[in-house]
Amino acid sequence: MASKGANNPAAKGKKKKEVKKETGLGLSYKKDENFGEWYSEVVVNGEMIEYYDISGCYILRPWAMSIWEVMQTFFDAEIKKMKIKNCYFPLFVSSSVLQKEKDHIEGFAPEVAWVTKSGDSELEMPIAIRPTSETVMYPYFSKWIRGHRDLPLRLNQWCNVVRWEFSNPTPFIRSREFLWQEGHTAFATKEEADTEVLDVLELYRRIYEEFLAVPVIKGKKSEHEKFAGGLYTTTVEAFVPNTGRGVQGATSHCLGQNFAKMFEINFENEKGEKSMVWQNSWAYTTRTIGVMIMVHGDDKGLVLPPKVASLQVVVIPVPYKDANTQGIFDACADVIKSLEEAGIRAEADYRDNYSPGWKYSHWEMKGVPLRIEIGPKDLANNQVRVVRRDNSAKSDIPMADLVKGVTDMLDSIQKSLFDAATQKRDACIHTVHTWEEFAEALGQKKMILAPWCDEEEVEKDVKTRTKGEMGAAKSLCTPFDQPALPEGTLCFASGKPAKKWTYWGRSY
Ligand code: 87F
Repeated sequence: MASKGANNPAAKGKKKKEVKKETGLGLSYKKDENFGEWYSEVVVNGEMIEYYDISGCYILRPWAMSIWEVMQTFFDAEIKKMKIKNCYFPLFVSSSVLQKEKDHIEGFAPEVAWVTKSGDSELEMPIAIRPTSETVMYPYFSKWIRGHRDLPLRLNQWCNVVRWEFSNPTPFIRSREFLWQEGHTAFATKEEADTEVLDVLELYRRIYEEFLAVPVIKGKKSEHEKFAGGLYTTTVEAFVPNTGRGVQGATSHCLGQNFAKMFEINFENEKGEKSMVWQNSWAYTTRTIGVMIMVHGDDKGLVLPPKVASLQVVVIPVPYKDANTQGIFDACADVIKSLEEAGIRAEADYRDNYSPGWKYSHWEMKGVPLRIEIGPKDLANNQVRVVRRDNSAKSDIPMADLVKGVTDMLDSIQKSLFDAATQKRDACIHTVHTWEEFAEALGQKKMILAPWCDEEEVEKDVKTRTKGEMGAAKSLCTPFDQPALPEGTLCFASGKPAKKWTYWGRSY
């Protein structure tokens, strides 16, 4: 039983500013005034999420799930082109297998959820629920890989994982159960593994930039921030200007031979010698959706990029007392038919128990990229009125140009969203050279590009020196795209010679 507001901060008895219009819709919080409450309200009122009575668990409603499916369709087709195959491994892990790779699991142990009972009886041995599937899958990699002809082995699975997080849960961004794809691959050579790491990272960039219209920075995690079980971690990093926080968007790891050693994943090479495989793992999660909402949403609700919106165009009949209502409804149906035939996802809202004004607010809240209104005047002029969700711009499209006009506008919305988000993100990036500049920029919620000596002790020191209410700053990534680093440039934190430019900031 989900009591409204059980763990929905937006519903707690805090004073709400009444900005509700005559329609009764609208948000109580403004994005720039109270971002946290705004986000909670938007995900619920936009019908993406329903809160659940277990803290950190959320219901993904069809409106959210359809976005996940669009990305899934794209990504699944792309990895199949790369000869990666889908599979499904069990949800449960025995404790002996989970503990097998102690070093890797050690830091994560408190987050592992266990099943200890069935009915009233205690299980003989508790069984863990997968927080990730290295230990589930690699024993079978060891069994299936014998000779060089068994390589590469490239598997992916679409599934849920559970991590019993304790820090403040946020829909999509940090939840105790989430959906993801996890890719796990094994190669004969490091070169092949290295290539795949970057090929997959490029797909993640495309998901963010081409689908979600969210700019990301590709780069490498520091030794301190990388996946401890691996050799190196690459990432696409997004940024949420309102909170001044970086977000790890997705990761692609080269695991090197650490897991191969532990799980004895060996093969006989062409020369008949025993060698160890090189492995990768990579994942993106439903967090992608949260980042998209945080970046594009506004005071009217969600703003969905057309490429991921399950409904790209909503058509609203605007009947008038004495006007030809049937004619208007027929025109709506014709518009839907033409748009659908052109592959545009469109629907009409014919409901007679809501006014057109109510429907406008409703579909704005849900972030539908384009609204078409058809009233008596439009009918008479053989045109439709089109309203963009991203900038509220209104225009008329002659019926004869409908499909071209709508297609161009959807493309333009997709591009505008990306451009606006990029501009806003770039305005938050500050380049600094000294600790004073760094501290000031951090106080202004910036994403900070700084020359760094690349020493782990110095990164730990940055964390210690920035501890506070808002959380410490850490390195986000070392961008692949490195600005010039003139001889003699010093590390912003240690004053030692700098080795690279690295992004820093608070993060999710
Ligand atoms: C929580 C509990 C137990 C993260 C955990 O990034 C284990 C883990 O291994 C854990 N949280 N991780 C790291 C996951 C690494 C890696 N797994 C495959 C990925 C991509 C997909």
